[in-house]
Amino acid sequence: MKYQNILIFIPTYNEKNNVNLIYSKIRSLIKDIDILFLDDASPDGTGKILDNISKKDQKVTVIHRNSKNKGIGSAHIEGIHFAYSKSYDYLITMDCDLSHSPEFIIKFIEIKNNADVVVGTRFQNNNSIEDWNLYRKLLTKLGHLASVIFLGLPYDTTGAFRLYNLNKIDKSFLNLIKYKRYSFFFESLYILSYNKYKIVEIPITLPSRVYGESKQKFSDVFLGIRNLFSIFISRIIFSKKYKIKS
Ligand SMILES: Nc1nc2c(ncn2[C@@H]2O[C@H](COP(=O)(O)OP(=O)(O)OP(=O)(O)O)[C@@H](O)[C@H]2O)c(=O)[nH]1
Ligand SMILES: [Mg+2]
Repeated sequence: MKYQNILIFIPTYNEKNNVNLIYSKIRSLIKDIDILFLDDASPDGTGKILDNISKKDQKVTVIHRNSKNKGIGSAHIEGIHFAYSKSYDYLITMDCDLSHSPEFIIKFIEIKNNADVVVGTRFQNNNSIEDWNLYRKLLTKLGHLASVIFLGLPYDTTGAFRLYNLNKIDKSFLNLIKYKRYSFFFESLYILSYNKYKIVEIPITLPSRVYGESKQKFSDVFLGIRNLFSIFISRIIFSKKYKIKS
């Protein structure tokens, strides 16, 4: 199979113990796939490690931004813009903490032409988040329930492990995304679903992170609930606002 038209996007913040690992895992699986890392000035030196990787491997690009304040969602938006601007056909997005096992990349690629968006889901198999502590399990399941109720979506809307079939998706969906932090994940999927893009899920297993710390704060949970509710209200009152105008 040819991989020249596929880009993998990985945002990083303080992932010094994970970047080399994830890079070598991906490379050992697929030797010629392009990878884009976007680092937000990680104080732990992740950016430097990434520069060293990209010096040795021409298929690795690193974007450096100067602060974390822009948000994880804005990192993804920048990654998606990059993929369109370089005319890739497919973009795979994933976390750096190895909770998104690189082995699943192959599965995403296998079904890339059966969907406009492929989403890795934690809610099809019972053992997907077996490793996690009770608090995270509960939070994840409640988040899922809230997104089913408020967005009317059955998918795993808060995960970052996705494949975008870029030729099928109108780039201007990016202009409709308001939330630049964690809410980006459910808002972007809501917009794609609203515009009738075909979303297909594949079950993934998520081990919890081994190295480094979670960047999600408790305030993100509150913001997420508020933003879910805000989309719910918009669905009722101004649902057309999510329509893509090309
Ligand atoms: N560039 C960039 N990357 C970020 C930022 N916040 C988080 N990340 C990265 O986004 C991915 C997901 O972040 P995590 O902290 O793992 O969030 P999570 O998966 O919800 O939480 P845990 O898995 O429990 O740690 C990881 O690769 C992080 O390094 C950010 O502000 N900027
Ligand atoms: Mg994670």
